[in-house]
Amino acid sequence: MQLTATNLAPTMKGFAAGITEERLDEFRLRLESRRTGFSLEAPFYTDPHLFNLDMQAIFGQHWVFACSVAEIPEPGDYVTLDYGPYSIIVLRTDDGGVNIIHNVCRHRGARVLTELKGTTGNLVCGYHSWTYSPEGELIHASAPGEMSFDKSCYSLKRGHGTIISGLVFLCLAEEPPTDFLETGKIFAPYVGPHELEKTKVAYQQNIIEEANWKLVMENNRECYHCDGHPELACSLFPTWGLTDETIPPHLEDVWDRNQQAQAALEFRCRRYGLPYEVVEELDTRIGGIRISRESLDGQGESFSPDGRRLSKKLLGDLPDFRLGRCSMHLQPNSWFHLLSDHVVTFAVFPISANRTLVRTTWLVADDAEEGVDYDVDALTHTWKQTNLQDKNFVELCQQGAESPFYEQGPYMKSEYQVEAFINWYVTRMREHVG
Ligand code: 3BY
Ligand code: FES
Repeated sequence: MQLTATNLAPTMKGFAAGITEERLDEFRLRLESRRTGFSLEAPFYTDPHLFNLDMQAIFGQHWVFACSVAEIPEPGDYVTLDYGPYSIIVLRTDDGGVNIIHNVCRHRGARVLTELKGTTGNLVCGYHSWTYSPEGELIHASAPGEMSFDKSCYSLKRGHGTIISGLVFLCLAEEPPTDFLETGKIFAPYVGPHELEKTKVAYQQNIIEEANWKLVMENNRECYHCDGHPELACSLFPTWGLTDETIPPHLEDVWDRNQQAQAALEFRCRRYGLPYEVVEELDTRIGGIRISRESLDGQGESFSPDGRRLSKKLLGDLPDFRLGRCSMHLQPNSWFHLLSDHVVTFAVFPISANRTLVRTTWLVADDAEEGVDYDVDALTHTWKQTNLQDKNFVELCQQGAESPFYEQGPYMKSEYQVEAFINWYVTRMREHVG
């Protein structure tokens, strides 16, 4: 199918208008001739038109991680998310569900809600006070001497939302892909026991990385660079991504220690009835997901220098602090670390071809008391440092991609998840442009 302004959904027309047929043909060719096992060609990281296409094909069509219920615990609580050309209200409803509403007033298009988060009853546009229900229906639009008009034609536009095990996802497509439900069934048994409904936000960090969103995701999908994360290396065994076959001689001792800790973790999980198997469906039809349980070094409890717990309260009904980390990766924009004492969620929101917001949120048990049960600085130290180091890495890559001397480079074996992420992306982009 030709992607033109006339056959795109009405909401997409203006947005697509910047991409000429010639450019689309060029993108089609680049996608068709993508060199397997290599990084993408530079325009995928630098070109504003390709960024627009990413926003249509990926962020406009697929399920995207929005936030956790801890960020919107009560009816009327909301967060606003701005990414690419979109502005979205994620609003908790009275029945515990979530409404996904385009934050674009039906009068003259102003942003309706302007705060990053808050609590609201009706949604009132600040410009001329058009007032919408939490479902987005226009309920009030009066002006002196104005004729009445059919308000039902001017509801705020809606997207789709779902909450799975306390994680909120949204989809802006008219017909959302149903395979995500399968993905949800896969991760629910892993996430469920942490009972995110009974957590609270201990801290949230928003950082802008001067890099394309795919470089941010690629960086997360490998630990080949993890020597660059000294704080994280205290808790992760420095054997991440290696196997019996690939372990170098100088790491054999650590490998043995790691194997023992991993066997003990498996034993504990099986005893407590927690799912243990690695899930790896990285670029198949069902969503793109990876889950693994990994033992942590030292005390094996948390992301602290000695592996000890960072919050004294266990999450949910978890029976033991020594549960290592359950690490979950979802395409296209999220990853999670689920521990016995806290959870860290990461959401990636593209801003432009070379700017990306990375939102990291630390959740602890809702009855954990700051200063008594946990210390925010200690809780957040490892991932704050790691995020800054990652920001630096991806920004260096972005700078490289902008050089005329950039050439696609080969992914190593330990970077197979990067290749899988790129395959997932390329497959969906090809489907979109036909
Ligand atoms: O998320 C992780 O587990 C690690 C940290 C840095 C890259 N990534 C695979
Ligand atoms: Fe929202 Fe006028 S633009 S009320």
